Amino acid sequence: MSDAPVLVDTRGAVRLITLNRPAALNSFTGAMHALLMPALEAAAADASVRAVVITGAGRGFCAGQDLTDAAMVTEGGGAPDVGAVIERHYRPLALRMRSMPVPVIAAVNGVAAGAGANFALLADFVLAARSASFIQAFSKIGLVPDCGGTWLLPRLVGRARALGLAMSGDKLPAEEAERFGLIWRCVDDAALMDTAFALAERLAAMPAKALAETRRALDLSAGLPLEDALRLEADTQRELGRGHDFAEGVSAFLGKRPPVFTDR
Ligand code: T3D
Repeated sequence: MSDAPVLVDTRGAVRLITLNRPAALNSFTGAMHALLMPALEAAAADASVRAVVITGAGRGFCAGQDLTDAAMVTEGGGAPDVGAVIERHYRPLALRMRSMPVPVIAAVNGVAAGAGANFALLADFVLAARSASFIQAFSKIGLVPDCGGTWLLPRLVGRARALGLAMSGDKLPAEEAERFGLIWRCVDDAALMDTAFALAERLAAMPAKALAETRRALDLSAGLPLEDALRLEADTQRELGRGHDFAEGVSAFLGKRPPVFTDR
């Protein structure tokens, strides 16, 4: 196996991206970011890719920012510009994850901490192994949740639980994360990747453009009054209604045959 910090594999219509620094629990370095964004961009640009699965090598999913990475160490030993690291890496990463033209599944195989937890939570589906856990580790090092954490957490679990998780920095086991509604599903460790691929293949056969527009509408709706959300629904349906996939979906239904969706 390659020792590149990000591995990319293609299985039919599913693109598999593996964070690959297992000795440091796949924590993010500049070198890893330099491969991760292009891997997501390439999946987004490739029309043959209809779903993405992201996982981690070894016993962890991702422990967030590598706290020993060069970006965190200044030459004179002064304070690093943490904001610059966020602007350079985590903001574009979060926006990319949330605007992928195909569904993204995080297969969380072990601990997901700090930006690693929120990177996973940006996915459309978060499947976690029963032994996995989620830690908003930021408060323990004097930071606030980043990589979209302040936006995601209250939307996913409500203010009380969001604040509790973010302020305490406590480890949330996968089963509890499922009960909280933080993630889609917790599965037995041995079943994680098969479950992720089965879901990815199912999603790959669905209308990708409608799925991406569903994500966009839900994300936007949180900040909209009902009237504007209804307008957004109408505008989105108008556009989708002109597309191939809508015609194909209706025709396949009426013809009692499986649809073949192609819009992206
Ligand atoms: O620039 C910026 O900082 C802005 C961006 C911030 C985004 C962030 O993500 S801030 C949050 C950063 N992450 C953390 O604070 C988490 C730190 N890690 C931990 O708290 C623990 O490692 C875990 C709870 C995640 C797992 O604990 P455990 O006991 O299962 O494993 P471990 O022994 O702590 O870690 C295993 C190895 O991975 C260990 O290395 P060693 O001793 O075997 O050589 C450990 O140092 C390394 N490792 C784990 N997390 C990080 C890391 N190395 C560098 N950076 C890490 N974040």
